[in-house]
Amino acid sequence: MRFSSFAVESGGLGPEVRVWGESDALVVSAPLPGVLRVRLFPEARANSLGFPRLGVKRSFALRPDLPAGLDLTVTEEGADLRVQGDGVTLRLDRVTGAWEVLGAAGEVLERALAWSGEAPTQRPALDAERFNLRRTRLNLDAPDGALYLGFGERVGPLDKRGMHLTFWNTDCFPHHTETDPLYVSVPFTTVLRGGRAHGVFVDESWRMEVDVARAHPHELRWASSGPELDVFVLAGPGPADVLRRYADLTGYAPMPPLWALGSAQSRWGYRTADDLRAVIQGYRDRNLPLDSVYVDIDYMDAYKVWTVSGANFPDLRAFVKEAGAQGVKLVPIVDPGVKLEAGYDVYEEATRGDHLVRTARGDVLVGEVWPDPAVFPDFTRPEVVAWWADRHRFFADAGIQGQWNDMNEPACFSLRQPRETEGKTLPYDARHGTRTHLEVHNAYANGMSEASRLGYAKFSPQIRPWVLTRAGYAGIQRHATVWTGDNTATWSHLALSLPMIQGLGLSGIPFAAADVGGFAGDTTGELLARWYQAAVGYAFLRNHAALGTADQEPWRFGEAVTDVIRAALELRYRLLPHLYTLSQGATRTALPVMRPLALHWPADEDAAREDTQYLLGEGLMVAPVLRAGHRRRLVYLPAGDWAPVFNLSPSGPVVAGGQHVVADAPLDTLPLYLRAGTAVPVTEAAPHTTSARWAALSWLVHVGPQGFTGEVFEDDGDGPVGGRLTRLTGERDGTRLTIRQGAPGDAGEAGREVTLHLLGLEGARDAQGAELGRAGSALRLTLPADGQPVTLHLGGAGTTP
Ligand code: MIG
Repeated sequence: MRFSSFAVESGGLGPEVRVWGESDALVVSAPLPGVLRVRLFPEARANSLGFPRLGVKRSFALRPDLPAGLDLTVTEEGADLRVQGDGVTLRLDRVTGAWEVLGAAGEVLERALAWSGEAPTQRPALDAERFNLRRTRLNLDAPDGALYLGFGERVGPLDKRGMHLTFWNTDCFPHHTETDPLYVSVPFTTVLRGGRAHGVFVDESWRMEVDVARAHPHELRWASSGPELDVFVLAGPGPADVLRRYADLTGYAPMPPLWALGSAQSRWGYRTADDLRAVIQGYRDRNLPLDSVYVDIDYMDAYKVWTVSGANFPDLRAFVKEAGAQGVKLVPIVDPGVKLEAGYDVYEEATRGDHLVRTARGDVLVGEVWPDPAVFPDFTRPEVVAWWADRHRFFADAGIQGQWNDMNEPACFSLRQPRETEGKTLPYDARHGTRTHLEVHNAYANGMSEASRLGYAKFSPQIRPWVLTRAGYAGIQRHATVWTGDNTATWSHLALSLPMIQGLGLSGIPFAAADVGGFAGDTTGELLARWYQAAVGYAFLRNHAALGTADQEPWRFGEAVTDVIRAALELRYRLLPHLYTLSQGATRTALPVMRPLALHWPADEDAAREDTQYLLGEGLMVAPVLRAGHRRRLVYLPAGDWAPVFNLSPSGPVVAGGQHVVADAPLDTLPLYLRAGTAVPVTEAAPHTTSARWAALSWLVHVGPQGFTGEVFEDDGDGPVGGRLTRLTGERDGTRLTIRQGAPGDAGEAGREVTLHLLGLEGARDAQGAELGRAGSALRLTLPADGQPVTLHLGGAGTTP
C-alpha cells in the first residue's frame, strides 16, 4: 500500500487530511466551496525535512486574506479513501496513489493517472541541457473532446490542447506568433467538455511545464522543477463559475481609474517634456481624444530608477500639473534593475538593507540591464516590497497617479559573474533569501507591482492608482493590469492580440491589452486604423512603439486615416459607460472586459473556439477586420437574435444567431452586433474623461421576446470606489413593454432623463397603429427623471421573433 496512514489535522489554513506511506505524502483540504486542494509530495521522505510532517507553503498566488478552509468528511472503504469538502470529493486509491475529484453529483471532474517525484541530487553546474530539468510530475486524464483554456499569457488559439507550454517568465524581443514562454505565467486552466467546465490550478512558482495532450493525446502532464505540486481542482458548472472560484482563491483585480480606460499615447523615444507637450498638442489640434501619455526609460538620469533627468524634465511636478490641466495624466516607466553606483541613494539603501538578489556564492548578483552595472531588488521578500513601496513617494509627490512596471521577469542582458541562464534573466541558482531563483523567478513581478500599489496607497490615498506590469504570476491581477509586451506592427500580431488577451482573461487577469499599432517594426495607416477598431474593447488603449520605428501617432498617415482613427477613438469614448461598468463588474465577478465567446456559450463548440471576435458583456459582439485589404469578414453569431449596430449605429435588420454571417466593413467600419435582451449604456465622445457620473447617458437597447436588461456603474472615476449601479430593465408581457431604471432594490427612486434607442421592434405598431420600428432602425424614447416606469404598447404583429 503506497499510503498506509492518514490523519485529520488542523493546518495553517484550516482542516487538512494528511495521507502518507513509506516515501510519498499528500495533503487534502477544502479552501472554499467547490474547491479541493491536493498537495502532492512524491518522495516526501527524501525531499521534506521532518517527514511524515510536511513543510508550510508560502504561496505568491493565494489571497493573503483567504478565509480558513472548510470542514472535511473522511470515509474509508478498504483501500479507498474519500475526503469530502463542500460539493467536491477526493477519492484516493491508497494502493496505487491514483485519485479522482468528483463534483456534487458524483461526476468525475479530474482524474490523476499517476504522479511521481525524484529525490534531490547534487545537481552539477546548470547548462543548456539541464533546461529541461524537472523532478515532480502529475499526469491527468485528458478525455476526448475536452478543451483546455487559459494557462496565462500564450500565443496560439484559445484552446491549448496539443501544445507544450513552459512556465518561465521571459523577455523576448520581439515575440512571435509561435513564441513560448512569454512574460506571464499562470498555471491555471479551465477544462471545457460537453458544455460543462471545471478548473485545474497548480500553484507552483517553480519553473514548470505542461504538456497539453501533445506528447500523449489523452494526458495532461504537469512537470515541476520543485519538490511538490499544489493542485486545486475547481468545480463549475460553467466557465464563469470556475473563474469566480479562481478569483475567490487568488483575488480580484482592483478598479482602474476612468482615465486609464481613455486613449493613451506612448513611445520609446519621447525624451523630454517638450516631446510630450508636442504629443498632447498633436492630439488636441486634431480633436483626437487623449487621457494619458507614457514616458519610457529616457526620462531617467542615466537609467537610474527613481531619478529624473533635469535636462529632459526640468520640473516634473510642474509638467504633471500642466498636462493635468489639459486632461492628460503622465505614466512613467519603472524598471527593477538598480544601477550599481557608489553614492546613488537607491543603491546605497538596497545594499545597507540587504535587499538585493545574491549569487549562489553569496555575493550581490551584478548584471547589465539599461543601467550597467545593475543589481536586482529581491521582490520575493516582504521587507524588500515594503522598501520599494516607500520609494514611490518620489512619484506620488510629483502628482503622478499611474506607473508602468517593465522588465520584471526580471530581464537581465548579461551577468558580471557569467553563468548560463534560461533566456535573458538571472541564473537558476541565484539566491532570494533562502530560496533559489528557479523557485521564485515567476513570482518576481508580483512583489514589484504589489509595492507600487502599497506605495500609492500610502502616499496618495486620495487617488485610485493605475499600475501596469509586463510580467506576472497567478495573483498578479490583485496588483496590476497586464500588457502583452513586445508585439510587432504586423497583421498577425493584431489578430494574435485577441486570443492572447482573452486567454489572460480566462487566467484570472480581467484587465489586459496589447500595444496598439504594434511595438516593433513600422506600422502602416491601415494597420493602425484597424488596430484602433479592434482595440475598442481592450481593457486599456495604448498606442506604443519601439525606439527607431516609424512615427505612429494617429495623424502620421494622412487625413483619411486620421479620420478613421478619430472615429474609432470616439467610439471607444462613447462606449466608456459600458467599459467602465464591465471593469467594475470584473472586480466583483472576475469576468474579463474582453470576453471570449466560450464564457457565455460553453456548449457551442464554434463559439468556444472563436478567437477572432469577442464580447463586451453578455450582449455586444465585436468583430473587427484583422487582415490587410479586407473589406468584409465572416462573423460567428451564437444562438440568439443579433441587431447589427456597426460603429454603434443601427445598421440593418436583426439576424438570427447560430450561424456565420458576412459583415461588410470598409476601412471606416467596425462590425458590432447587439444581442436581443441586452442593453448597453453609451455617452458622447469627449476630448478626455472627467467623471464616471455621466452627464449625457443613453442606451442602445435590443428588445428581446422577454424584454431586456442592462446596467451602468457610476462613480467619480477616481479615488476610492464607491458608486451606484443602475439597472435598466424592460419587461415584455404580450404587447406591453414596461421600462424601468433604478438601482437594484430601490425601485421608484428618482433616476435621470435618459434616451433609449430601441432596436428589434421591426414591424411593431403602437396602440394607435403607428409604426414603432422599421428594419434596421431604432425607436428613440426618453425616460423621465422621476424614476417612474414607462409602458410602451406594442400592438403590431411581427414583434415576436
Ligand atoms: O529592453 O523601455 O516591453 O514597452 O518600450 C526594452 C524600453 C525595454 C521593453 C518594453 C517596452 C519598452 C522598452 N522595454
